[in-house]
Amino acid sequence: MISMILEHGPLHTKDISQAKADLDKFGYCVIPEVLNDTEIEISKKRLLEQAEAEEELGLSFRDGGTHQEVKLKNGRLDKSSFSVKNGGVNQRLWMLANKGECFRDMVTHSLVDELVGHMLGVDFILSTHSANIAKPGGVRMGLHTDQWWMPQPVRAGESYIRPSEISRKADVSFVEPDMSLGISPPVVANCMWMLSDFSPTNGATEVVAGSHLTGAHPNQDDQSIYPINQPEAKAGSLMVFDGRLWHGTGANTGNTDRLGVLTTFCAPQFRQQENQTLGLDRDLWDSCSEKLKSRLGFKVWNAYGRIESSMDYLIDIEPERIKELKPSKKFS
Ligand SMILES: O=C(O)CCC(=O)C(=O)O
Repeated sequence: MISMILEHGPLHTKDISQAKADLDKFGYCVIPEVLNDTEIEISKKRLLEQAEAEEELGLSFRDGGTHQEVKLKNGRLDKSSFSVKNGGVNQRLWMLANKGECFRDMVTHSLVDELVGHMLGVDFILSTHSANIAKPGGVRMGLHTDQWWMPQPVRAGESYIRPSEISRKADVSFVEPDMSLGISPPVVANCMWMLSDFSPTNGATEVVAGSHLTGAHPNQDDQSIYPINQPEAKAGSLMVFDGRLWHGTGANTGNTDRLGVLTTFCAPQFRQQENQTLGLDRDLWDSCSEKLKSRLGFKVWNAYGRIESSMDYLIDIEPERIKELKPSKKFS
């Protein structure tokens, strides 16, 4: 398995065919100058305003603190653990489709069509649209994949983990898969939009080149054994990566914020991480293009995601619900 892992990743490229080849070989590609200076400024301003307002209103989610203690309440993660008060550092913002046109434009960007489409096919949907502001003092997130829940290939008739019982513990249980069984394909693809320069000092995303082909999850106990790269790139660059790639936020040992927006897609037969269809701000509906609605999950895929007829192409945000009915003629 380790033989699939490569010491170094790809060079930056603006050549789409090269970017696709990089995705196949390394599991990621980096494209410079995707956003121009105005687009960077607009997106950065929108992100920072939103982040400040969410903090002010007590809505902010913080992780990555050195001494952050994640507590349980009634057996579930306690939301209050993810606060500055509790030692959280990196600020996460979710459901960005609701938080600015600049973020909605990322969902339908032509490079997303090309590169995510290269991995998932034409009909992929938005899983999560979030930002991660990696702040000074934030620690490494730790390597993981974005499709830890994907059932692994099994030998006919042998035992398997029941799909609904796969948990994040899979990260540890699949360290050495049986490669003779083959591996699962990518069903998730991620886009990291860099709104500031990314460097190993400010917490650039850690990646392990070639790890998408190992069929494995990274060992959680000791990750120092892996050749971790942290692709450096200027603000405006886009890193696209395979859902199977081992990756995670780097430690920010510098003194500036690292601003990243993660637009995560999945194949349409899988569940979205954020419930985009229920969560979309209803006031935005009329301004959403058909392409955006489809990406948000309003498009029916092979009869899945429908409300009534499988013949419907797009479901409506306020669909007609056929309730219990009675015929007008009484049954005797
Ligand atoms: O912030 C990053 O660089 C990566 C974040 C990430 O891997 C995640 O949120 O799952």
